[in-house]
Amino acid sequence: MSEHGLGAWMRARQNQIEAALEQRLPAVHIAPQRLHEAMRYATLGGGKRVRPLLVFASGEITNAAPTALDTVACALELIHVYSLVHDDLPCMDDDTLRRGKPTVHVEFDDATALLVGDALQTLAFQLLAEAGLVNDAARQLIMIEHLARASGSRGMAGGQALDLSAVGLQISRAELEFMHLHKTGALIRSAVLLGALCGEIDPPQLEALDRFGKTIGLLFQVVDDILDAEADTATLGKTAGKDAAHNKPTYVTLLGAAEAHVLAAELRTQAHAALADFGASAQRLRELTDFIVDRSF
Ligand code: GRG
Repeated sequence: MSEHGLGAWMRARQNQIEAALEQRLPAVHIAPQRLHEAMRYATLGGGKRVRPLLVFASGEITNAAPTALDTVACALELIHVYSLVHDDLPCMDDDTLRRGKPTVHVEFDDATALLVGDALQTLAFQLLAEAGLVNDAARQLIMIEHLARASGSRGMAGGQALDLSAVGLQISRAELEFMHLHKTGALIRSAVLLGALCGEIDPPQLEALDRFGKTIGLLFQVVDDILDAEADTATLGKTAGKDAAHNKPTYVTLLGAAEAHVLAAELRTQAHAALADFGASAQRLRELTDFIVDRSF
C-alpha cells in the first residue's frame, strides 16, 4: 500500500481521533477520578475506529471543516464505546476481553462500567451540542436528533434488545436483517450521514449517502458474523466463537458460511453502486467499504 494509500490514511486518521478523544475526555486528576480513569481506559488506545474513519471519509465529500469532523468523529466513537462497555456486562454478553484487554467491569467493577457507558453517552451529545460546531444551527440540531435516534430504542439499543431476546431462537432472514440494521447498522449509517452534514450537501446526494451507509452498516455485521465464526480470539482481540456458544442467530448460522460470504460480496457491490455519482471525492468511502469486507479483525 503506497504512502498515499488507505493504510497510511487510516493510520493518520486513527492518530487524529486518538488525540481528539484524549483532549475531550475528562483528565484522570479531575474528580471523580476512578470514573474518569475508567472512561479513558475504555476509550483510548484500541479499536479500529471504523465509525470515526467513516466520518472523516464522508466529510471529504462535503469539504467539511476538520475541527467539526474531529468532534463528530469523537461523538460517534463515544457512543460506540459506551455500547461495547454495556454489552460486555454480565447482564448482557458477559465478556472478559475487549480490544485485547480485560473488559471495563473486570478491570474496574460492574457499577463503574455502567456509569462509564452512561457518561460516555452523555459526553457524546455534549460534544455535538457545542456552540458553532457547524455554521448552521438548524443543521446541527438535525445531527443531534439523528444520532439520538440511531442510538436509542429505534436504533442501536433496540437492536441490542432484539439480539438479547433472539438467543436460542430460530428467526427469519428478515428478522435477522432488521436486528442487525439496528444493533450495528444504525450507528455506522449515522457516522456516514453526520460526517457529510459537517459540510453542505444536496438532499439527493444525502439520500445516496444514506443508502450507502445503510448498506455498509449491514455489511459490517455480516462480516462480523463471519469473523466470529472463522477468526481466532487473539486476532479479534475479543472472544471468538461467542455467537455459536451463546446460541445466537447470525448470518452464518442462518445461511451457512459460503452464502454469508456471497451476501457480503453482494452488499459490497451495492455499497459501491450507491457511490457511483460521487466521483473522486468518495474514494476513501469506497476504500473503507473494501476494508470492512477484507478485514481480518
Ligand atoms: C448495550 C445499548 C447497547 C448496545 C450494544 C454494538 C452493540 C450494541 C454491541 C456490541 C456487540 C457486538 C460484538 C456487536 C457486533 C458488531 C460490533 C459493533 C462489533 C464491534 O465493533 P468494532 O469491530 O469494534 O468496530 P472496535 O473495537 O474495532 O471499535
